Amino acid sequence: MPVATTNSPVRERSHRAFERACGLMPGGVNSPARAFGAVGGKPLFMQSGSGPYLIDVDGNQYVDYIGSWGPMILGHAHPQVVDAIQQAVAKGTSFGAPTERESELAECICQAVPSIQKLRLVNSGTEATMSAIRLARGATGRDKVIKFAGNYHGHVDSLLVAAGSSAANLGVPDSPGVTEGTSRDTLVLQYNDIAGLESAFADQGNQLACIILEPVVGNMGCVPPAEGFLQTARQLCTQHGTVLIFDEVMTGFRVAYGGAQELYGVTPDITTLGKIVGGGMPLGVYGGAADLMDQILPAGKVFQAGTLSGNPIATAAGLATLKLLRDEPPYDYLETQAQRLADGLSAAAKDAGLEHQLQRVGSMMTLFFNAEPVHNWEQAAKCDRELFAKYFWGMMDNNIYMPCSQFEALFFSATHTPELIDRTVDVASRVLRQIGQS
Ligand code: HOZ
Repeated sequence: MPVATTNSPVRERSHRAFERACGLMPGGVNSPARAFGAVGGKPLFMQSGSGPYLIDVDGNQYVDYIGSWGPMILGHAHPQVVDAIQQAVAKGTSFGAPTERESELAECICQAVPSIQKLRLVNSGTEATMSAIRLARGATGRDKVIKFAGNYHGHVDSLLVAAGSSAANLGVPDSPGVTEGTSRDTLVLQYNDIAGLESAFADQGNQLACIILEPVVGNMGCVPPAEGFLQTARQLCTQHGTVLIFDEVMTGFRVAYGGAQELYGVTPDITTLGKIVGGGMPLGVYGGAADLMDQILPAGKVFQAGTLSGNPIATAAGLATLKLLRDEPPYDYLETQAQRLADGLSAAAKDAGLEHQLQRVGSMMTLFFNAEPVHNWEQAAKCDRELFAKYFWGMMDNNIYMPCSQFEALFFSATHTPELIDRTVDVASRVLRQIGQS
């Protein structure tokens, strides 16, 4: 695996911090995607973020294209979000009792995503998808779940089968500790395979509790839905009494204010949200039609609970973020800059003579080092990961912080100026040309 070149920024303090962390946390990190396992080398330790920048503990400034893996659509430390958090924190950090702000945030979410009439606030995307699956099973009285290879829905046991994101990178699509029993009821299909989906329903339609999918996949790199794929899923679910779950943890408030369901005009039964909805604080959501959600305890019988659910600091950050996105929508700006970045990266890879695909939906995108377009996991798995690792470290050595895996989408924020985008493209052109010549 390539490592930093002699021109690279000094990373001594990060390296020491990593050594220390390795003695204290598995792999030195609290979430595997951060460990740089897919690109080799050691992760950077961060001390602060501001707008489009991250500053590491050695004082190096990076243009950030991870955005905390999606949440930071307004950039780091947005003054209004910081202010909302500061005001909330001064009044207490957790009550374990209802607050009015929870309803304010819930109203804001329901207005943005009309398929959500009622919702539950939880603490992470994983909790949201786990609870959504339980609700679907409870409501239908059925066990089986369809998921798609390369889609990642957090570390939920029954969904940790052929998963994307770091589960794909580390070569552990089926984690030890996930029992056969837990995953027995999970059917894994190829993403965008309409015929495969129809055939699964023809065989087992009356046993299927739900389909869960990323309406735009971010966790095998950015893979948009094929024409008719989401519509077919919707139609089959309606026909067979199966619950359709859109995991919009990445796409919610990202590809449009109303998420991918607004963009593609397909309405799920349950939506899961995370990342942006918490404004950078731990917050997840699952929600849908009122009668379905009313099956959750104490209105109904399906159990789900949490001491920190609806936490006052997280709801303050989320609410401030959603209000800014609603009142001053950045989506046109993001689209223009995303096109600029995508065109630039694509041209840079072409000029360097490298086989590639640039796939994008709004401000999430991936430069795949692959000869063919990537519609599913089988095709994603053919990407040249060594080439990706060289590209990643080339960018890092020039202070551009890209996702550390071929199987993660790049995100940027409303604070990334056209000049920064152009600088990124210039760096990519140099780095890719050098790779092409080597
Ligand atoms: N689930 C995130 C990537 N798809 C990674 C989270 C993290 O490592 O911070």
